[in-house]
Amino acid sequence: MGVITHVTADERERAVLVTVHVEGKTSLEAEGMQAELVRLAVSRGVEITGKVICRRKTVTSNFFVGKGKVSEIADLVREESADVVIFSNDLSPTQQKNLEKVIDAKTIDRTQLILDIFAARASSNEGKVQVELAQLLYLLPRLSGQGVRLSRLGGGIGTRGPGEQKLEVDRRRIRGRIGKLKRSLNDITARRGVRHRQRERIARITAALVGYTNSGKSTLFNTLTNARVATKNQLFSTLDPTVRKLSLGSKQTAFISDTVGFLNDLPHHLIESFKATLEEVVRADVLLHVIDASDHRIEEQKAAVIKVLEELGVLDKTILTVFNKIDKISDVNELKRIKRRFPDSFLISALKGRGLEDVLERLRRLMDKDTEDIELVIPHKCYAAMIMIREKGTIQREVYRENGVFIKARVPKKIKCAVLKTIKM
Ligand SMILES: Nc1nc2c(ncn2[C@@H]2O[C@H](COP(=O)(O)OP(=O)(O)OP(=O)(O)O)[C@@H](O)[C@H]2O)c(=O)[nH]1
Ligand SMILES: [Mg+2]
Repeated sequence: MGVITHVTADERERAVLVTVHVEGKTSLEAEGMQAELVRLAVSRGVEITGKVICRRKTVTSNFFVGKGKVSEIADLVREESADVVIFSNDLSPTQQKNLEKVIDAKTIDRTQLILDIFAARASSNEGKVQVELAQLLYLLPRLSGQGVRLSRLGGGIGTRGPGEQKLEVDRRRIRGRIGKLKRSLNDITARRGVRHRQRERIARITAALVGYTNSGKSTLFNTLTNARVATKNQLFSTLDPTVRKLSLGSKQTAFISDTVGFLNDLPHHLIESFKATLEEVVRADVLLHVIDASDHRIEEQKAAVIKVLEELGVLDKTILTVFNKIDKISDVNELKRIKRRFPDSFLISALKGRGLEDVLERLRRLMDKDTEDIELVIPHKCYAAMIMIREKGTIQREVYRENGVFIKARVPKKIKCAVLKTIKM
């Protein structure tokens, strides 16, 4: 396998972006779709040399768009000496092949662009395995015949294979590889499960940050925990999950995790492949849904995230809605409007550290809601019960007596049950 050459600034690929708005098919309007495609392309580091937008009622099976539009795109590609055409939509393998033939340039779709960004960002073993799986699942139906070498496309966008290598593959090998990747993901999930259970033993509550990509999750994570997760003004900065202790005051331990961000119409098998990373979200007690309040499409952002959360089956959890970047909003009425529209939400600036105390206070209250007071004597031999109370509860009184230790404490309900059981044994 050949190693991909890194693309330097002056050899950036030149791209023509094609946005096709198909009536009733996408959650965004044409301009919104184009803006998002631009951000994705910029995040991937290509140079945008042309933009085409078109609206259609239906798509054509051979080219996705009409013949006239295809020649318009081909002309633009020639004039601009573009290397690649990027569609805002998912193309079928046939449409992609036909377009490439007529346009005479590499043509990729939105999913491939997103996968490419993920491949460029993946650094941990877990991230790489997940990205490779998603790429292979995408590639499999696109292989006609055997022994397809993606390297025919040349270096750069859309050809970046997992682990910095070009993909050079045949179906049988891909299927074998997919099986192997799935097995190693199962191992990763199992290890993550063990770590989570260890944390669960000492934590009263675990929270997970979720939200649209670039909404400021990692910035909030860093501000709350003094961590140093990289934050950047680009899409999908974070791929790997990070978990840290979150201090909520005396003796109360909480954990909080930062993970990959979401996007409108995120490719389904990307979510499937990233289930190991998203385990932290699935296992959390509380979700902090971070929304960029300064974006004029907060409703769409929110809906896109809710859709992914639904797919993960986590909508029944407690979800705190946190509007971030309020320092970028100078119009007070705009903030009032948001608060009126989402009365139960928080308005914060993760960057400036504004409004965070209210969020922490709510987390504290959520922890307390689930607790009960206990007063009992714990026999000396029941050391395990004592440890449980110390780790998970807040002890108010502790008196040593002949028959054991008298304890007055506030503990989570499930700990109370466990303590009583241990004592009776
Ligand atoms: N003005 C302002 N900018 C912010 C705030 N929070 C985050 N940002 C900026 O928004 C950009 C994205 O922030 P991140 O924390 O990387 O966002 P994220 O949600 O983790 O993004 P991904 O990991 O890419 O999904 C960075 O340039 C941050 O500096 C805020 O409260 N105010
Ligand atoms: Mg991040």
